[in-house]
Parts: sequence; structure tokens; C-alpha cells
Amino acid sequence: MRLVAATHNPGKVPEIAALLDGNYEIVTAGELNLPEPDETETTFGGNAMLKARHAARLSGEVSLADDSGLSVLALDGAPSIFSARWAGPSKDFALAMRKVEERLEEIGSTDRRAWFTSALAVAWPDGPCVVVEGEVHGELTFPPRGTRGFGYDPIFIPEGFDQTFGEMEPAAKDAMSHRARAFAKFKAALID
Ligand code: ITT
Repeated sequence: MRLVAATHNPGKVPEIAALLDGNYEIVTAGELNLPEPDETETTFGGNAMLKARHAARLSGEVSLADDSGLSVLALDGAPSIFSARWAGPSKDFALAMRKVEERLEEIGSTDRRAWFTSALAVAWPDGPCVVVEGEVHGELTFPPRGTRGFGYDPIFIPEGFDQTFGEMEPAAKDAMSHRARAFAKFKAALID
């Protein structure tokens, strides 16, 4: 079965493909030249549904979207749904990671607790849309470490590990990431 991955973020695509266990033929919104919708909702779940419905409506195919981000406890949960926007139009995540570090310095906080959230939405054309959410908690480290993954991976160490997501093998991240946990909930919901 073919599934539209309603994302324009190339970092997410291999993770989505791996988490679907190779069971679907994936075509991305970018490959279908679908325009990116404005993320106007105020929650991860709202934005995930908006992106999945948008892609399903335009493609006429079942579409899956991920809306995700990093939340820092000492920053009252920021950047959260604004995680991509902190990197600016040039999608400069070195800049976004520095911004997180600078904000923590500005408030003089040594609390490095943070978590990633992934809301996963699947929309059927002219049909329902379901959404589930996964989280992984951990702590931040500066300067960034590792070149794997994408986005904020080089500054995030998941609980119980010594390596950042940027240093881990992709399979290790996929075994317990926020995205993996959202996928696990989705699979459980389909089977139960
Ligand atoms: P699409 O909306 O096209 O999927 P996007 O990058 O704009 O792409 P989001 O709005 O969901 O996606 O923004 C999520 C941002 O949060 C993303 O750009 C990353 O910087 C960050 N992020 C999400 N999941 C991450 C992960 O697993 N590792 C590192 N950073 C992540």
C-alpha cells in the first residue's frame, strides 16, 4: 500500500520509513510537489492533523504527518511547537541549538531537563483522521555532539543513555524515540 508522508523535512523520512517496518511504499509531500501548509494550530496534535488532512485532500491518498519538537523544562516548555521556527528560514539548527543554550544562560538556569514530543496523524481522503502522541525525556548537553539524525539531536541525551541522539546509531534512536513511541501507540490502536 502507498502512503503519503506529509513532510518536507528530509530528516524525518528515513525514521518514518524505518518505523513503518518497510510495510508501505512511501512517497513524500515534497516528491508530489504538495505545497507546505501554514502550521496555524496551537498544539502538536492540531498541527499534525492539519498537515495530514492537507496532504490527503490534495493527493487523494492516505497521508501521515508528524508534528514534533523539543521542550525545555526551564524555558517553560519552549521551543515546543516553534522548534522548527527557532532555526529561521535557512533552517539553521546550529543557530537554534545555540539559542536554546543562550536562553538558559540568560535566565541562569542549570536545569537541563527536556523532552521531545511527536504527534503522528493519519488522514484518509474524505475520511477520518486519527492522532497519537509519543514523548521521550532526557537532558540537554552543550556543545552539540554527533552528526547523526537531524534538528536538535546533537544536544539531547535520552534518559538512561550517555550518548546524544546525534551520536547514536539510527536504530538505537528508532528503538525509543518520541516518534517510535507514537508509532507504537498507533500500531497498538490499529490491532487492539
Ligand atoms: P514538516 O512540518 O514538513 O514535517 P518541519 O521540520 O517543519 O517539517 P515540524 O513542524 O514538526 O517539522 O518541526 C519539528 C522540528 O522539531 C524539526 O524541524 C526539528 O528541528 C525538531 N525535531 C522534531 N523531531 C526531532 C528529532 O527526532 N530530532 C531532532 N529534532 C527534532
